[in-house]
Amino acid sequence: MAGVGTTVSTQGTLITVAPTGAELEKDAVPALPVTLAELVTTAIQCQEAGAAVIHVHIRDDGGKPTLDLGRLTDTVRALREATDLVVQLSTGGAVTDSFERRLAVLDAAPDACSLTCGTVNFGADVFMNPWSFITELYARTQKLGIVPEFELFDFGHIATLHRLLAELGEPAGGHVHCDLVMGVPGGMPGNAATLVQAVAALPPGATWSATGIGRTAVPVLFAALAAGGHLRVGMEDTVTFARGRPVTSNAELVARAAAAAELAQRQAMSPAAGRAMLGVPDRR
Ligand code: KMH
Ligand code: ZN
Repeated sequence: MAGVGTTVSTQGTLITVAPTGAELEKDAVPALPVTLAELVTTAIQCQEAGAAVIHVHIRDDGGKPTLDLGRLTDTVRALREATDLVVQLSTGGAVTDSFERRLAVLDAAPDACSLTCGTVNFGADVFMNPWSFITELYARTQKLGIVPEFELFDFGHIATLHRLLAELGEPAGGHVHCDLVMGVPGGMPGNAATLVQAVAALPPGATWSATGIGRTAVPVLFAALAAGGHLRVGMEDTVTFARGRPVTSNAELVARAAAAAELAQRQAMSPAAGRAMLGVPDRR
């Protein structure tokens, strides 16, 4: 791995779309993709708009978040058939999901998975990620060859990432890619000054994306591009496109990110380029 300077991307911009999440209800946000058909349609549109990675949470027939293994497996297969996107399953799930079920997500054999590097207050809830769970999940990703994306909600999570790499070694794929999740009530704030500090603390050679929750989405997007990072966008993170104007589709968030990346002279990366950067093997 090269030095800290390489955290500034000189290539294109990797755009990850997080279309659904586990928190919002379809009744409150009708544009939210919750069925498999809606998710696949969304994925196709987002790939066309410039996404290379999809961060996936799924829902049951009642629209509630689920980690049902059969559904996850079907989802991975359907997304692979319909798109070239890197399929990254969430191992965060919902705050109510057990560690056991979150570990079992890997049995659906995705290309990649999220791996949150610490516990964080999450609005009125607590998103639990103790060290014992982090290490067990990480060791399973290494064994199964599933590429983790390190989700960092706060500075302590960055310290834990350093400890994880020092004690358990490099991830599947051999490359460290992080996602700064900013603006969660309870995590680090979503602003440029915090982003610059967080990026400086990342492991040497790591690449990174950033996402801002809610109204921090736009400032974090521009700060990430200015600092040479990659982008995550999607309705998991924000459902307001502009003041008083709800998001109508995930694809419009991806299109806005791709347009901003183009202005920054770092065009949206293709899924193939994303795979190469992340160390995700081509399983198609
Ligand atoms: N739904 C949050 C509790 C992840 O996907 O890995 C956790 C989350 C992080 O969304
Ligand atoms: Zn998520």
